[in-house]
Amino acid sequence: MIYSSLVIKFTILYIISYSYAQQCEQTSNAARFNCHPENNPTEATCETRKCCWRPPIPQTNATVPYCYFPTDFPTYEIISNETTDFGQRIRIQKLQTTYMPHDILNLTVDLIYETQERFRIRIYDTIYRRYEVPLQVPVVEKRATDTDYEITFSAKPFAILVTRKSTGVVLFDSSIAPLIFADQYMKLSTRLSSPLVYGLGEHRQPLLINVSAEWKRLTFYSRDFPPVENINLYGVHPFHINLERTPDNQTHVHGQFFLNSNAMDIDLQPLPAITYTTIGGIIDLYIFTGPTVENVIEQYWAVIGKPAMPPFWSLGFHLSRFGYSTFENLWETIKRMHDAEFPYDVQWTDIDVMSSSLDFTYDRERFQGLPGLVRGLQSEGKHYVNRLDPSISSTQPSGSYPPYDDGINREIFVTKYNSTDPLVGEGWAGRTVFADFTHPNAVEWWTRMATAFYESIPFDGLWIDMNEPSNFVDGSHDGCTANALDNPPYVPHVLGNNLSSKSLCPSSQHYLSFHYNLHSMFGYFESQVTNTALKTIRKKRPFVLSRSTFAGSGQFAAHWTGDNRASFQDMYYSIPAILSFNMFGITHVGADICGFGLDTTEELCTRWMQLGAFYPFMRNHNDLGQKDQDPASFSWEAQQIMKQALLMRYSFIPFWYTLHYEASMNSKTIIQPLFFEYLNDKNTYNIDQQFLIGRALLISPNLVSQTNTVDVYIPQDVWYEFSSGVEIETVGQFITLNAPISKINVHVRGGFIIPMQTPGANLILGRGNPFSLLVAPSQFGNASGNLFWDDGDSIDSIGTNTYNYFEFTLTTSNTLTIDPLSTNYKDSPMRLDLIKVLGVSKPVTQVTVNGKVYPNYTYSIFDQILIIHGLDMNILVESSQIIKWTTST
Ligand code: MIG
Repeated sequence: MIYSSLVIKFTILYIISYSYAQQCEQTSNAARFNCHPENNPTEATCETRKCCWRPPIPQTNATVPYCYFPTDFPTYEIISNETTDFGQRIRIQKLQTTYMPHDILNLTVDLIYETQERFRIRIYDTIYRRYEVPLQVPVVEKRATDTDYEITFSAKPFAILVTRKSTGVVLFDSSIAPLIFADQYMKLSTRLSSPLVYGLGEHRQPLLINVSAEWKRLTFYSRDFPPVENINLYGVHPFHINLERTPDNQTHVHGQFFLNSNAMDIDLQPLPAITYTTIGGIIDLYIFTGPTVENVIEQYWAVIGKPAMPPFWSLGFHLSRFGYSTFENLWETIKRMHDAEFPYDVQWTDIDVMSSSLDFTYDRERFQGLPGLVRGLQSEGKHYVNRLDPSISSTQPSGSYPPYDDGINREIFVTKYNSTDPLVGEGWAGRTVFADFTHPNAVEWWTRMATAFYESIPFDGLWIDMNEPSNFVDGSHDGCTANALDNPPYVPHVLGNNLSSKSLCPSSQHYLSFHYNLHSMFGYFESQVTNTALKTIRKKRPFVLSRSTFAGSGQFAAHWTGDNRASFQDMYYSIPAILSFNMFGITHVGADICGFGLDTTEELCTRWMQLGAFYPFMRNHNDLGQKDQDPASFSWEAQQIMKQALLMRYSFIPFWYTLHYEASMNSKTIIQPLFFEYLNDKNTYNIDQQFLIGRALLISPNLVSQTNTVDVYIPQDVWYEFSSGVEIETVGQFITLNAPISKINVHVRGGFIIPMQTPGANLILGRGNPFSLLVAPSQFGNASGNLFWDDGDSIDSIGTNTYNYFEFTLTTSNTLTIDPLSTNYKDSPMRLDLIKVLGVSKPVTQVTVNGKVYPNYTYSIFDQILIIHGLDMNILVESSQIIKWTTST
């Protein structure tokens, strides 16, 4: 009896270990999918999950998982499949539970053919409704036809395969690892088309994520922490683009957006493959087939929303710091900026100006003169931005602090789990409660509070800080609960290893759902509410700057990259960050120029002011206790260089403003990496120390201390050096350029016409100044450009059709046409004074303007530049105007 059962046991063991071995055979380390992503896996914990445990073969330094899924790990199979109006609805089932609690065995998979280039996969619980991300995404009921993608699936185990019809390239393949769908643990893996990936923010990382040899884990959960590598940061953007090689050696791209707001890890591995591991919501995934980057961005923004058109003044130079400390010090800074004649538009104040760090207050003793100062700045055309915290002091004497009293009455604070009591945490103002911006009463409450403050200080924009949300204690003053929201079975690799680390208890409650689900959208909702409040209060185009962002935040807010430090390394990292945020649809973005933490140096700050002059959002901001770094605080020489950079920025403002119009109307990024425009040129894939403004200006900053040259890549094209106007000879190569401290290298791309304007002391004072055109012909001699112009401040000049829009075209027959396509905004003169044409290789013998001979021009055979000056041409007219030149043959 005993003997025979032992034999049976051994036989069973033998069979199990035999099949175990087979199911654990993997062709390569790269094909292993991590079954134990928690820290410190052991053979024992791995085996309880019925996963395979083996050291990597061959041994490697890469973080190859020891514990990985066997090929027969239990997963779903199809039980029914019906064709619907939107595409297909598939029911899938799993027969046995696996290692995570509350496995959901019956799922529905909707395959939605949304447009010809956009495909959506939704996997959700067939029986119970789960939390879904409260974004207003398009609802598609009718299946698109003639799609660029083709979908097939396997029934057992269930897997989806998406290919690009035109090339056969695989865009999505979920067969590589088991789908897991438990209540607080969902895992989906798919093959990447190549190891070259961009996006996946907010993280401090180079632009290109290359996983051809490396394994990479990125964690998503909004977090207040000075940007460092390999941690979750302020915002959440689970969007990436992936390069593909076509059979005929062209490069295409597609995009993927994982619409999920729960804490998550995204793992990348050299197979190449990507794995989404989230702890809530549903699996909701978009694929955008491009095939160019520009196409993918447009397809993505059609889902999340396009960036807002910013007010014109916000394109100017912003000056800020934490720690002006006294009114006198603030005033002196403004005065020295004024006396040194720096172009500058916006003055900011930080928390030190508030009374006891309370929102909607200012210190009436230390900053008594602030309201007068703000009005004074505004009377000169400048603007003022004020800072807010989302946490509200709960300890002021009852009846003395309306933000709290009124908020309690309206019940707009985040509450504790299963309670109507607000959760109490800690902020700058001491004990605080947290505004719930998902609450329907939040807009009215926030607007009322801001209005009251506006009556004492008429701010022009609002800066919403700390909205990850940041809490000085973990969870709350009373800790968190013992429930599964506060203690999920799997915690993504968030900083602090705990979801309540320096934030709220996940179990706390917002109007829309638990904080567990909405945490990373806190800043999104605050941006939306603040944007609405500003429109009501100022009746003008809003300007909001938000530290925390989520997909779609660009509709409401600008962004800065948070608490960087004064180092050359931080200056470099600002470029990939700003380029990535452009992909994420938050085009009005910048980093704290000269560095927030640490004392800057004159060299660094000079370089950074030059680079920052080409950030979409240009703000110099500094931490408490650091030495002054406003441009006027430096030596005379440094000031001259910074002023040159500012003048260069200000002269390009018509171009910038038109780019914002293109972003908000036509889904174009404002600044972009070289590979967007040179997709077939492999040399561009890893370039993130240079970038393009629009499609036409190439910026190559010097990011290395104590050097006078910079190594750059100049793509195969026609390029003119901006400062000299001269065409450069070496293209399609890496070259070394002179880059002394006085110079930032800027190149103009052939084929483009850039509208410019003579700078004023600030953008409002300069509005009526003369315009000019910089014409850079392509190799064929043609070029084009455009100009959008309006009052710069009305909420919807496009909808109300009160704007001007011009197109400029240079044809190969030396004919430049100015076409006024819309001229409905007439309140500000628009006079074109100068046209500079580069690359004119033959001597100009005659210039005509609208058919009449025009004498005021110069031509330099040496530089090949034609300058037509003194035009004083009114371009606010109904008909086209034509400028022509003839050259000697
Ligand atoms: O706990 O308001 O990122 O820009 O100067 C720091 C003071 C709070 C963080 C912001 C920074 C700002 C600072 N704030």
